[in-house]
Amino acid sequence: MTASDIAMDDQRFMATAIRFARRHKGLTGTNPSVGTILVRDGVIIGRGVTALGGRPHAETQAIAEAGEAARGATAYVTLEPCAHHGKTPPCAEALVRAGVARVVVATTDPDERVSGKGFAILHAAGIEVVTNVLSTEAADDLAGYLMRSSRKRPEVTLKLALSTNGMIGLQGEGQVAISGVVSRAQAHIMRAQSDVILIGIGTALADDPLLTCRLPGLEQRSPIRLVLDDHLRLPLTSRLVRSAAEIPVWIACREDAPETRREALINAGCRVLANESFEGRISLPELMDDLAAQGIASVLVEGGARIAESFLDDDLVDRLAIFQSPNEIDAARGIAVRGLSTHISEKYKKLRQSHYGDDCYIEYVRGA
Ligand code: AOF
Ligand code: ZN
Repeated sequence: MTASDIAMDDQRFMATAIRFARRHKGLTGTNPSVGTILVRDGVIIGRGVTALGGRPHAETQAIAEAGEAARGATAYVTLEPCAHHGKTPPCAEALVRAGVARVVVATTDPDERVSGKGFAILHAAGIEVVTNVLSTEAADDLAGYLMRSSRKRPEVTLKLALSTNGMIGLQGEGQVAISGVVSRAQAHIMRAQSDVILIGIGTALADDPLLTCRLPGLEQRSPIRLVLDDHLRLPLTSRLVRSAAEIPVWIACREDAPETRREALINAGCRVLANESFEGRISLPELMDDLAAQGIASVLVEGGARIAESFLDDDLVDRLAIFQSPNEIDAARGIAVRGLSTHISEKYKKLRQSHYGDDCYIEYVRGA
């Protein structure tokens, strides 16, 4: 095989490992969902993805599946194999013991227990190590984990359903269906892959939403539901509070929110996060730091317009997921996100574009 054939194979198998890792995205707790593929003579002999909840790690599973055949094989791993003795022994050592000849890795691990040390173990054992294969693609899926580990902040995705003329709703109408049924299914998948889904109290009062993932088979994958509620106005009778025993509800409020409300919501099973207010409202940067410190790597911001504006103005949006419907909303009564197109053109670049039913889906990431 020529060097370019090997490079092409490396990319192809790494793409498979990345796809495999997506199976448990959002379902591995504070651990990232990593994918591992073991290949010998061009044939996949073992596959692994970080287990639900985070352990065992991906490599262990792939090695177990391959058995003796792992000897002399190439391992494709989306994140640098770990080097630390945690609840499981180091994956780098497991790869050495399994006798793999080559390890191809997409991204390095910023976790200080691992960073560089995983590679060192492999090198010391005489294993050929290739790094940075499809690193951008792998880092896109690992963005929440990488952001939390290196910047101590969760990755924030702002999801918006826009009418063709850029409106997100109608004044005084509560919930209006803007995007179609296929987009809504996709939005539920996004919920399933997020650690936290966040809305403002305005949306909570107007829509009384449940904010769960309601796709058949994915009902158990609902994230923590977080309401920004300065003065703790969320009613005990709301669908959110009534379901707090089954699926966590967290409420962020100002430090001076009424104590009686705080007690009532805690007694109803909610978790209350008090926050030093900034100019009379919850400080979002502080809240994001707080969430990262509690292991939250990804936040999906779902509504409404004021919340979206605050996150954009505070420069906290890492990813914009826009479902654009062909339907028009009366602009005189419509609700728009102020400054959205300016923010997009100044700070974001288009990462992907596709269609869900009749809607157009556009995803932007930082970095115009
Ligand atoms: C891997 N393979 O599949 C994953 C890794 O708490 P522990 O002991 O499970 O370790 C968590 C750390 O392990 C996490 O911060 C990250 O550095 C790494 N995750 N490593 O070799 C995997 N999920
Ligand atoms: Zn590991």
